[in-house]
Amino acid sequence: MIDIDRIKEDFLNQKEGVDSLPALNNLKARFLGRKGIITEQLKNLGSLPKEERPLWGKRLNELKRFIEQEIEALRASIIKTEAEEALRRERIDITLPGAFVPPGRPHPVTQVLDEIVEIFRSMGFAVEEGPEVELDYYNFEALNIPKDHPARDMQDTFYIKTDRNAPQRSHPMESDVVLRTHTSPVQIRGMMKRKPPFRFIAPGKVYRCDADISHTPMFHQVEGLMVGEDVTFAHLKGVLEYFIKRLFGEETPVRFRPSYFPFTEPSAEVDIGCIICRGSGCRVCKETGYLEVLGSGMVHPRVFEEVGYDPQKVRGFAFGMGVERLTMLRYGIDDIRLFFENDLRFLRQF
Ligand code: 2NM
Repeated sequence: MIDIDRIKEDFLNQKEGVDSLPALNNLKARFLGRKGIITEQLKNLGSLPKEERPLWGKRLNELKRFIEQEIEALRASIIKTEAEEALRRERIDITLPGAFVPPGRPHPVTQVLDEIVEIFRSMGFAVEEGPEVELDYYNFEALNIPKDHPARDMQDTFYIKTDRNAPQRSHPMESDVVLRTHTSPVQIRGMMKRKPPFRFIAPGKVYRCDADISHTPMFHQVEGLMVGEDVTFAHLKGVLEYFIKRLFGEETPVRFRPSYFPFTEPSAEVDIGCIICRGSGCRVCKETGYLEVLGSGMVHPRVFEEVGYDPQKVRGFAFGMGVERLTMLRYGIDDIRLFFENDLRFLRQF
């Protein structure tokens, strides 16, 4: 004889106080575990007379399934209750003050770049952009930079390996894809899609393969171009002098000094009175009293021919400047690497 009803009643009584998962697991162990009441009774079936075993076996198994169902139902209800309580506890206190998020600001190089762009926009220059991965043709060839020019040396230019270069070309210098070394290719593309008169600037990143502490493999340039039937060197001087005085101050001395570029003739470099020593001579200006800030010149007739203009009919001036260098001069910074370290103690000063 097994008292099925008694076991069931015991179970229902013990179930009453169970309200946590550990207590539930204890209850389960007491009835269904390896030494649990149901398990023991199933083991004892063997000691019953043979003809009674199927009946008691059936009734015991029914009770086992009942207990299993009860326990799993109770488990679901405990889990649900605990989750609801956790949600109640975790309600957000919207009266707490918010966490302080320090405001960011543009990088000093970006700030100066934006200023440069704004000055030229105020003089009617449009802004043009172009690819940083360029064809040798736009970066060098169309600018009248000959094949044996030192600027094309692997020391200075990042040449790109491409699939179409690989089979037939043996030397990387013969690659016809480069990272642009200046933004002049943007000027070439800009001229090819326009008809004079026009004026625009080309700001952006450029890449050079120099390896010393005063050079970085990427830096920023702004180049500009103004083309028309009657554009003269006087326009070049007027525009660039106005630009310098807006960027460095009305009182800044400006000097134009003859120079050479393959893509301009004549060419001039523009100097400003040394910001550090105010012209009396120091280490920064190498005792000259002046600092070079940009290159410029009248666009070479061969460049005009290359973009399909008649050099007898149009002329123009062009110029180029390095934004990191101008930012260093503006703020008296003596190491270009500071711009690329992202040290907030440095950046927060701008
Ligand atoms: C410079 C200096 C002088 C220049 C020339 C051209 C173009 F495409 F019109 F020929 N773009 N930029 C130029 C001229 C750039 O940078 C120091």
